[in-house]
Amino acid sequence: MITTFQQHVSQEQARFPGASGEFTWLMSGIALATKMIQAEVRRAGLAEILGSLDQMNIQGEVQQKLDVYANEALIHCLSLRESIGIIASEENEKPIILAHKSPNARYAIVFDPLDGSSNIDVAVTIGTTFSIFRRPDDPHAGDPLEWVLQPGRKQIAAGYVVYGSSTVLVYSAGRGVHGFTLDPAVGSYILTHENIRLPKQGPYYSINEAYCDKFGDLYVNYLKRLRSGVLGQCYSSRFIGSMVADFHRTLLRGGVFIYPATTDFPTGKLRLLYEANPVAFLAEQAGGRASDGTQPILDVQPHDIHQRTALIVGSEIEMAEFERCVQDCAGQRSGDARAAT
Ligand code: FDP
Repeated sequence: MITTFQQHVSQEQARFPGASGEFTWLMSGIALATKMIQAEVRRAGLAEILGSLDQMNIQGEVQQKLDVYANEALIHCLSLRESIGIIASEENEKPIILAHKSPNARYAIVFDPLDGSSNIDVAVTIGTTFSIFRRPDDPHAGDPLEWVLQPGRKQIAAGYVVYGSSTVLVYSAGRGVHGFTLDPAVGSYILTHENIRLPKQGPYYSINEAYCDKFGDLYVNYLKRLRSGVLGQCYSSRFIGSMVADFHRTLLRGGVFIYPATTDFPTGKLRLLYEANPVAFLAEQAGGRASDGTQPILDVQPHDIHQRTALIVGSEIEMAEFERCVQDCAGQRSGDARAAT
């Protein structure tokens, strides 16, 4: 018997007595929008949709036509859902405030419509990431931004879709991580990866190593230790340059994905809300961990919807080794400081 994404979400929701079906309806909006996006991605070269719009988004990056299409598809499919009070997109400077004052509005959703957009024109895997929060206890109080400026630990669901050799939707609503592959013949996401567990250790580390002169000694030493065989194996390297694709491989095969702070991006490049939070939620649900270099990503209190962060995410063994390197580095620094006084 096959299980579709829709059936799976409905079954999950049925476990909660009194559930209204609104969450299932919201997730169906994501499924629909990502099917529209994947259709456009697959036709990209043919539909003359490739190339840049020669305009910058608020992050100062050149917007791609597919970015714009993906953003509009998600906003269109989700803004029809009365249960959503606020939408925040990586592509929009400000959140889109819907019926946040209505008692029916119970959720906030944030997303990156097309992650890895520098890979669009070269037919390399890209993806959509999303995360969902419940409205704050008093939805009428204060700034509507409070709906989305919640620590990642408060996400009630998160996930992504990768548009790769197949289209795969991975999500968690706090009860394990599940993956669904789009069957193009029937147009449905079919359960293909039930209860994904991140392997305890993996064969790869994934980082843009060309920046090794731009990130600190902590990361240089960590990579050196991974290469040294101290963890009982020799590592190989994989780096696609689309976070969502690099994370998808890490989730299924294990290992570690790293985007550290660099001299170009002193607080990291990836977005806390749209990129780091969803993958951190999935990693923890699957038995792995995610850090910003000093604390678990899910504990970071955001102060800006477009805030950037460093991200280190992966398997238990590689993450434990990373934490050991953080401690060594701190010990070294305090030793140096003592020696200087
Ligand atoms: P992109 O700029 O192509 O949209 O944060 C966006 C992101 O891709 C990530 O998906 C990816 O991991 C990272 O940037 C790649 O950045 P570098 O080119 O600096 O490695």
